[in-house]
Amino acid sequence: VAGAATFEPLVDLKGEIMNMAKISESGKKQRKNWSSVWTVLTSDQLMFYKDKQEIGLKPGGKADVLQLCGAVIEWNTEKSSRKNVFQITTSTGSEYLVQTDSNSTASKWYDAIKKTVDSSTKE
Ligand code: I3P
Repeated sequence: VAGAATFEPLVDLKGEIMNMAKISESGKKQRKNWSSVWTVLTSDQLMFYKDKQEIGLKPGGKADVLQLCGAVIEWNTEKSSRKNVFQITTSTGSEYLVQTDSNSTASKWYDAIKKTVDSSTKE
């Protein structure tokens, strides 16, 4: 139906541990500092939680929340010596490296985030 307001989330991944390093904030380079984070994907956001207990709590906590509308996600082999690294660049110019040693976990998240970027960007 034209103009229908329904939106089926394509993906909704919850609560897996990955390594994350924010390397740039609003276009300003930051010192790379990897940390272990619980990662949650919704229909238009990616959240990194330091503490599993905070998952599902209202925003305003310590989670990093990335708006995926207008973001770019790419595999990256240059900015880290680690394997399975992908970079997410948000529309506001913040850059995040995400990594896990498991190839299949990294691919699963990469694919899901890419789908979410594509679907939330064409809205
Ligand atoms: C960094 C730390 C990072 C490493 C980075 C080092 O040292 O070892 O883990 O990135 O490499 O500079 P420090 O803790 O002293 O800041 P990778 O693990 O991603 O390789 P880099 O300088 O090549 O970015």
